Amino acid sequence: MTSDKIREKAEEIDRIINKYLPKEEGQALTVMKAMNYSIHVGGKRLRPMLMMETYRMFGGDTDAVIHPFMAAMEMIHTYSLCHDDLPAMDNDLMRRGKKSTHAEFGEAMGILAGDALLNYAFETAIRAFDVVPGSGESDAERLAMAMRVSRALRILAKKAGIYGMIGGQVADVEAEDKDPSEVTMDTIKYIHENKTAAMIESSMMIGAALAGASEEEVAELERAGSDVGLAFQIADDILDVTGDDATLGKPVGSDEKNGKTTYVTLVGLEQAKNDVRSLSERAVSKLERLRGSDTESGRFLKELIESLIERDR
Ligand code: GRG
Repeated sequence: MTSDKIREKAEEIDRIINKYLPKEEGQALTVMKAMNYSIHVGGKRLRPMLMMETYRMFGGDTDAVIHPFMAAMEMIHTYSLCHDDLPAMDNDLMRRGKKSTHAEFGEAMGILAGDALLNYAFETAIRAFDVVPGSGESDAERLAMAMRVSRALRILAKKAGIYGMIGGQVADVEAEDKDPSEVTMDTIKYIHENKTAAMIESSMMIGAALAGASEEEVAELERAGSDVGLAFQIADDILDVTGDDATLGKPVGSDEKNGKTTYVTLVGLEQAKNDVRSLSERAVSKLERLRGSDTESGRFLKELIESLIERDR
């Protein structure tokens, strides 16, 4: 996978997301600036990328349906970073190489910008219902499209909440207060599966659901996404040990400094690297068995997942 190809896709996604960001105006101007700031400071756009390519892999071709969900996904991801950086959580002053949102706008605006991004994500995703039907579509086809949008909304809401990302964050916050020896691999896996993998799974599931994939296909993508998410988070833990501040855009070594139990502290660096590789391979072989895996998007997805093994940020 050339990094040029990934960069081009990320630029395409930035143009899409920009169309859905709030206009900076009116008396709530500051929070709108803080929302847009936190999105614009950067990010790999991995989740909307996975969503867009999975949608295309399953034959989806209606921009007005997939684009609002891609923007919504990045808004939810960005809200989680905004809140994760707050003094009550990780208290990080840097994110994506720039000042974190609360460091730039103050704590109250950091909280509100996160809240607003979460709410605006749903305001945005709901716009997928507005698709103006083509003249040839029957009522039945329009109803089928509306059903796909509501199925995607259900996935988005669940995976961002207590049965997904927020659930994982709760376990993570509580694990930090425990004696490191009490934090088991089961807990670490629960945290990773929910805090990190849930939004990666849901990105792929939503892409497929909006393109009309079957229940079984969406369930298989949930499993593939879970492997990708776990591999991605272990890679993140590895980067905290082996990465550098400038490339990552945040200080490395924070896990060790905080005495945090991570996948790497439990199994060691070499085993962690091997596990990233085998999880990525397992995810790719699941994808290979799915419809559309031999399309351009299917091939891109496989390469993207494989590239996570070598990521440096
Ligand atoms: C506050 C409800 C709530 C949740 C926070 C996502 C999260 C949960 C915390 C962020 C901290 C963290 C290390 C999460 C693990 C997932 C992860 C590696 C996020 C960073 O995602 P990237 O690398 O970030 O895709 P960019 O900046 O590229 O978008």
